[in-house]
Amino acid sequence: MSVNGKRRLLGAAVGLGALGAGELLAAARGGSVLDGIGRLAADYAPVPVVETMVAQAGEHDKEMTRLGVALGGVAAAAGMALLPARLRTPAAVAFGAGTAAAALRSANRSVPGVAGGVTAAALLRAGLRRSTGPRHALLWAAAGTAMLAAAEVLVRREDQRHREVARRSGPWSAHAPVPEDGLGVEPGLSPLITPASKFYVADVNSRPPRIDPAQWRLAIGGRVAHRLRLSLAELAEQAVEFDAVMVCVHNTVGSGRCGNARWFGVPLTALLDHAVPEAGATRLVTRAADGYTISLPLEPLRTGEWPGYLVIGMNGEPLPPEHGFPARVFVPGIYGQYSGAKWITELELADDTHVDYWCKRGWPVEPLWVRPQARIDVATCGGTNSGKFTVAGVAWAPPHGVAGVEIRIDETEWLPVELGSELTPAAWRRWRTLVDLPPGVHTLQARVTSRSGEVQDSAERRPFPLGPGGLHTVTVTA
Ligand SMILES: Nc1nc2c(c(=O)[nH]1)N[C@H]1C(S)=C(S)[C@@H](COP(=O)(O)O)O[C@H]1N2
Ligand SMILES: [Mo]
Repeated sequence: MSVNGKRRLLGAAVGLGALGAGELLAAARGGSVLDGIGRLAADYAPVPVVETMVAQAGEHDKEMTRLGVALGGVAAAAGMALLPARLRTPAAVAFGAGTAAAALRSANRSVPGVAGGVTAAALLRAGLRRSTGPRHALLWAAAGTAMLAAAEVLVRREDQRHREVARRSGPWSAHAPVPEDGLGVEPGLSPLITPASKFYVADVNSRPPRIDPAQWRLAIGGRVAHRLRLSLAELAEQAVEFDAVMVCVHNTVGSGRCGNARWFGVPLTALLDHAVPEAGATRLVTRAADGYTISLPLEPLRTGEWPGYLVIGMNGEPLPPEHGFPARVFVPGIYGQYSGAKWITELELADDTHVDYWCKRGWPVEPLWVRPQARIDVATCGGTNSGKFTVAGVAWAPPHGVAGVEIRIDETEWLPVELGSELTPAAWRRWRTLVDLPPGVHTLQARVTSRSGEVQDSAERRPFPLGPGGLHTVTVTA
């Protein structure tokens, strides 16, 4: 290996060690260096990068981000090892300053991250100066790997502890019976209500912020006559249960960035009535513990034309941390990115000057409504030597509701299918049918029509900037 190659390898090993030490130190205090840098990347990544990441990483975006950050740190250290000695200190200082600044972005636990970042930078500088040869490299790399693993264990333990705190803060539910739609259990078909543990998770953080329910209060402020501070228990007294599908604007046809839950929340109309908006208040800005903000037009929320909720429960339990514990806002029918801010700290009534998190990156200012979509969950053959297939799935068209679902075989005519009974127009609806297919390869497609008469758009479209379009298509062999 060339001299530079060896130096680079040593640098990478020192980088791994330094990163491991910084991460372990941060983790011992409940923070993370990697998560802070990951968040910085999410905050500044250009739209095409975000879109590619969402499309490629799918449900593993958080792990991919963490891995990418670790590899990036190691690569940076490898590069630093090639710098002339006099430039290494400034480079290490820049590295420390960068990670510390990044840590400030990790939702509500930045101090440990800053400490970890500074530690990593100091070790990096010392390591690059003093270490020589493969033996040192091996030691740094081994220690770094072990410390990263230990940090991961600590963080998971802390997350688990917080999950328990969250779970025990309830139960927040009106104890309604478990709903049924008459379709029973069909292997492979999504349940009518998505369990929280199977519900998709989408946000800009590597890990959910941990919020102490005893300290937490929902603040309602800005242009209001009465500022309010409400505890979880006070909110629970006014909460009601409602069923609704939540859909990510990145939910391309057939994918799983959507789920149907039985939510427990306080109607925003009630909260706004208590607070009494002042003249000049035109937007409801929802502020979250992770710095994420969403703003919605006030008028339709105040009148109830758009039925919004401050949600504190999901499927009979408090919200799990990854779904926004202790509280989130949700307006059924509006994509999650526009209506579902998790880890809410404040509802601020404001004028039109506020700019939301995603709007800074080119997403439209006004909320996007969920477009009707049908998904095929099941296309299974009834038995050998049979062309009979059960085809089943879910469809949604909030807020109006699903009027009908149709499937078509090999792009021929559309055939109506059996619908499960409707929970409520804002929820998803399950469907099922039996088809007889001649031998060969066939395509199956599904589409939904909403009760407002809107037929699912068959033109394929990428999520950015108006939401996805197209028909879910699956191929089967009879
Ligand atoms: N505070 C906060 N809220 C957020 C987000 C976020 O990044 N931060 N992401 C939004 C997006 S894009 C979606 S699709 C929904 C997803 O909610 P879920 O993770 O509970 O499914 O949360 C929304 N609320
Ligand atoms: Mo989303």
